Amino acid sequence: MNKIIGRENNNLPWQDKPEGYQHPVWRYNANPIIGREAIPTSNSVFNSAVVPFEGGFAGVFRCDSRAVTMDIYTGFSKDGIHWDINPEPIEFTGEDEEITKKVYRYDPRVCYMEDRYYITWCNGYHGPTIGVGYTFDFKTFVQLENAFLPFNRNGVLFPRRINGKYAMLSRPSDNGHTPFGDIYYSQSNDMEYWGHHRYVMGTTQFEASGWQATKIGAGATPIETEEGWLLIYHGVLATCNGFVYRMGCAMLDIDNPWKVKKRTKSYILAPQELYETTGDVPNVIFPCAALTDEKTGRIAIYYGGADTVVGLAFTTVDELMAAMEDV
Ligand code: BMA
Repeated sequence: MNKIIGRENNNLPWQDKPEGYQHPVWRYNANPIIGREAIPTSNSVFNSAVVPFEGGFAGVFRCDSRAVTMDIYTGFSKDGIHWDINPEPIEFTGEDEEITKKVYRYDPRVCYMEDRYYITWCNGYHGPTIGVGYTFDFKTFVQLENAFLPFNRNGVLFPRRINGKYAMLSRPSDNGHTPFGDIYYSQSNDMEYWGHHRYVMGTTQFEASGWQATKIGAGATPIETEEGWLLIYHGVLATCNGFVYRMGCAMLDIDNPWKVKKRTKSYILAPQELYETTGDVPNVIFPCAALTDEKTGRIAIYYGGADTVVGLAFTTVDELMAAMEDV
């Protein structure tokens, strides 16, 4: 077995791969796990992130309101499947009102590191950029400086320092429905000043791997394995009916994560079920989190379906290793 390096997680949500199923990632059979009206004010709940917390799970959820405004909310669960989402959005305290002033917040990621849970999200500040905050208890939240200048999306922290520095993946973008986008790596001594930017990986040639030919973006917090950092990401193809978002994965070098060792040519999950192909934005699978169990190599992936609901899917580190090709 290819080994995950991390915590054991005995109560990871899990279902075995259905008999006869041919592909590396399979869906929870009662998806979606969170519906669009999970809180009284929500139009949709999707692109959300979860972590183990106090014997159960906590998460940060993207809930768009019925006014179609975007904000992030906490939620708690005993089993990782049934969630109670707090109907009030997260309130951050911070040193500078210029930064904590809310414009919009969406697509959160959560990353436990050292002693706290860091949250990164797409933060409105004269356009989208990467907001950064932390909490110890999912009750009070501190917001730090935005990591980058606008425009940027899909800021995903690594779960430990690399070569002594904090490390983050991000995807420089534009102010709209960005028709391009590659993944970059940046590092920081203090979670405020980010530099040492490195190109990690970009779109593919349409002829070789069409589903990731328009743009890509990091999804879940990278998973540390004996082979390197396992990154679950999304890839996008612009079609005559708009963008289609699918899921893939890559293996990044453990000490130099901007070096890609392996990557999927075929997607690992694509919109096929009704809650993925139909919704506010059809044909979107958007992974934002993965729970792992070191002992069994199991991985539970949380993803947004059609910008409307939250879905859960399962795989193992061995399944994903077998799905990737050397780069
Ligand atoms: C991206 C982001 C995501 C969304 C996706 C598909 O640009 O806005 O939140 O899931 O588009 O609409």
